[in-house]
This record gives sequence, structure tokens and C-alpha cells, in this order.
Amino acid sequence: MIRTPLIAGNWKMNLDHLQAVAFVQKLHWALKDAKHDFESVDVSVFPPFTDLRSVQTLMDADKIPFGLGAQDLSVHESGAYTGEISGAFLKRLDVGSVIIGHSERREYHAEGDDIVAAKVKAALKHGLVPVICVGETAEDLETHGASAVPVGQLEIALDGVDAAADIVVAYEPVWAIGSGQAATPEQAQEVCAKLRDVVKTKLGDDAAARTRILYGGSVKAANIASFMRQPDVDGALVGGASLIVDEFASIIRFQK
Ligand code: G2H
Repeated sequence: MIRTPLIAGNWKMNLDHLQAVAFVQKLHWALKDAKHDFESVDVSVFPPFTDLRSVQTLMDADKIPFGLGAQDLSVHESGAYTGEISGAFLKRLDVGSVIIGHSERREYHAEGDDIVAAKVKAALKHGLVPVICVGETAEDLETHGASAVPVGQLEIALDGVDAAADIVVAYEPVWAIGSGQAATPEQAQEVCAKLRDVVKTKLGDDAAARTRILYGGSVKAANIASFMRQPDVDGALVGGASLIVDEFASIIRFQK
């Protein structure tokens, strides 16, 4: 099965709503100027919550063919949960996907595998595609090798998920995030292949064949092609480099 590549920009806590609108406009112009084939690769941006409405309005008005995602959601529907944002609210803003289980949420907000699994279910319940992040720390890598921890995290995240569910998996070795030191393409391939096996075991052959598995961690224009040449790497979750228009445009326009 041919899987359309997905390049996703995780802006983390960067760009306010005015900066975000200007950025999306400039990125769209840069790609149009380069005569980019928008059908060849899916592009999604994941701005902070406060930017979502403005970015959605711009993309709608200017027919900008990017997907819009959020960086997190609540496990709850509504109610007395100060500061939380429900999947229903995101859906009302035409948000299509949501990052779940990013290592920064796991580390700074104590989100364990049980919360990640609950958030995956909350996203699917509202028709949002969960972008499920898994990855090993440097210590995990030393002790267990690269794949044991991400495989275990994904097994729990997919517990009870319907075989027909539309999901994305992102393999992000924690030691590679924002460090400038990406995994080797071979390591990314080895772990992504094992993650595809998990999808196969939990959700079946069809799901394994259609699910996009991304690599994330210090992706830039200079290394994207080496990841995209790997058979089980279907795209990238890009942090720092997604905040620079020309760099992100070059990543989107990768040539294998
Ligand atoms: C990993 C990645 C984006 P960066 O967090 O999810 O960030 O590309 O800055 O390493």
C-alpha cells in the first residue's frame, strides 16, 4: 500500500496567533513559488491552542491545503477541569489531529502510558487522528536498546483501539529531541519496523499497511531524505526546524 508522506510541524510553545498566521502564509507562498506539488506530501501544523482559531480561519479563507493539529487534549469531555481542552472543542475548530504522549508531556506533566492510552481514546471518540509519540531515553537506549521502550509504549497506547481507527505513530527518541543529534536512518528504520509490527499485532494487517509512522528528533532539511528513504518511515514530526519558513519548506520538498 502506498502511504502518502506526512510532514508535521510541532511548534511547541512558540509563535503567538499573529506570528502563526504570518508563518503559515509565508510557508504557503514559499511552497507555491517553488511550484511544489501539494498532492505529493501531506503537511500539518500543530500550533499552540491559542493559535488554532486564527490559523484555521486563514487556511479556510486562502484555501491553504495544510492539516491543522493540536498539541494535546484532555481525557475529559467537559466540566470542572481548569485549563483543560476537550476533544469536542478541538473538533469544533476543524482540528483534524492531535499529538499525544510527546516526551515533553510525559516528562514535564507526568503523563504515563495510562493517560496516553486514555487520550488516544478521547481523540478517536471525537474523530481526531491521534499522533501517538513513543521513544526511548538515553538511559533506556543504554539499558534496553532502542526498540523495547517505544514498542511497550505503543502496545499500551493501542489497547482497546478499533482496527479501523485512523492513527499516526511518531517514533521520537528522547535523546534526539532538540539536541541536534538525530538517530541514524538505520535505527529509525529498525524501530519504525518494530512499531509497524505492533500495529499489525494489535490492529491487523490493513492497519499496519495504511498507518503512517513518522520519525522525530532533530529532523532538518539536511537529513530528511535519509529518513524518507527508509521503507517504514512515512514522514517526520519536526520541532525546531518547523519554525523556520525556508527550512520547513525544504523539508516538505524533500527528494529521496
Ligand atoms: C521532537 C521534535 C518535534 P525537534 O520533539 O516533535 O522536535 O525537531 O526540535 O527535535
